[in-house]
Amino acid sequence: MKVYLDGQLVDESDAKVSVFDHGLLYGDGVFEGIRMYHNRIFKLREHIERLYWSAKAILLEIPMSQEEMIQACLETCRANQLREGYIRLIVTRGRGTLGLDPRRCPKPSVIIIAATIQLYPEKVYNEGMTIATVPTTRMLVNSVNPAIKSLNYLNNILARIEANLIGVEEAIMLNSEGFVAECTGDNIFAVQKGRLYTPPLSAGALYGITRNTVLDCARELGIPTGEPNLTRYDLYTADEMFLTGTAAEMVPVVKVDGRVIGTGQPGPITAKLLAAFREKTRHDGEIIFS
Ligand code: PXG
Repeated sequence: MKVYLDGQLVDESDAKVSVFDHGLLYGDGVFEGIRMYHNRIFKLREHIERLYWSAKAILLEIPMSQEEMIQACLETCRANQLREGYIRLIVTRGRGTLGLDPRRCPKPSVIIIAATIQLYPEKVYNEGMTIATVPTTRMLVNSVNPAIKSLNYLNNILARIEANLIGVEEAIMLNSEGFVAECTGDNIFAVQKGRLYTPPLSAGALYGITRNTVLDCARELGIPTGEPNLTRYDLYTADEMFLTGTAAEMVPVVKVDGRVIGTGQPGPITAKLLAAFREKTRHDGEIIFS
C-alpha cells in the first residue's frame, strides 16, 4: 500500500511519524473519513471543506490549498488502484517538544491513507440495530466543540466502551442539558408521523456529511424535516429511527434502552431515504480514474 505523507507517496512501511508529533502526544490535530463508491470519492469537496474548518477552529494552518488536498486524495486512490473503499485523511500539529505549546510545532503533517472498509454486517441493515443511551455526556460546545473533527476522540471512545459493556452496538450521547446529541461515530435521526427529525448542531453534534446528504434526500422526496432539540422521550415514541455516518451510511435502529422503536422493524421512510442516498453515491463526487 502507498500512503501519502507530507507531499510524497511512500510505501506503507516507510509511512512513519515522530513520537514527538503532537497528534500522538496530545491528540492535537484533525481528520476526515471519506468513502469511495463506483470510481468516485463521495462528497470529497464537502469533506475537505470540513477538514479546513476543523483546522481553522484549532488554529492549525494546513500547508496546502484545498484544491491541492483534493488532488492528493485522488492521487492516493490511483496509486493504490482503488475505486471503492475508505480514505482516512489526517492533519497533525506536527513534530514538536514534550511541552504542549503548539508554537513548538513548526510544520503540520498531512497523511492520507486509502484502503478498503469494514462495514457492519448486512443483518444490521435488514433487521436494525439495538442501541442505548450511556452515562458519558457529549463535550460542551464551549470545551472542545463536537463540530471539530479532532484527533481527540476519548469522549466518544468512553461512550463506546459503555455501549460495549452493556452489550449494544452503539451509544446515544446526550448533552449536558439532557438533549440528544449524536452517537459515537454517527448522527441520529427519528421519524414521527411522516416527519424527519435530527438534533441541531448546537446540541453537540458533528456537522455530518451523511446527515446533510440524507436531509437533501428528504427534501427531494418531499419529506418534511426539522432540527429541534430532541429528548429520550422523542426517541422512545418515534415511528422509525436510524443513524448516519460515512462508514455506516444509514443504519436502522429498532431498539433503544430496551424499548422497541415503532414496529421493531426498519421502517418505510428509512428504506426510501436509503435508496435515495445510495443513488446519490453513484453520481456525486470526484472521479478517480477517467
Ligand atoms: N458524529 C461523529 C462523532 C463522527 O465521528 C459522524 C457523526 C458522521 O459524520 P459523516 O460526515 O461521516 O456523515 C462522525 C463520522 C470510524 C469512522 O472509523 C467514523 C466516522 C466517519 C468515518 C469512519 O468509525 N465518523
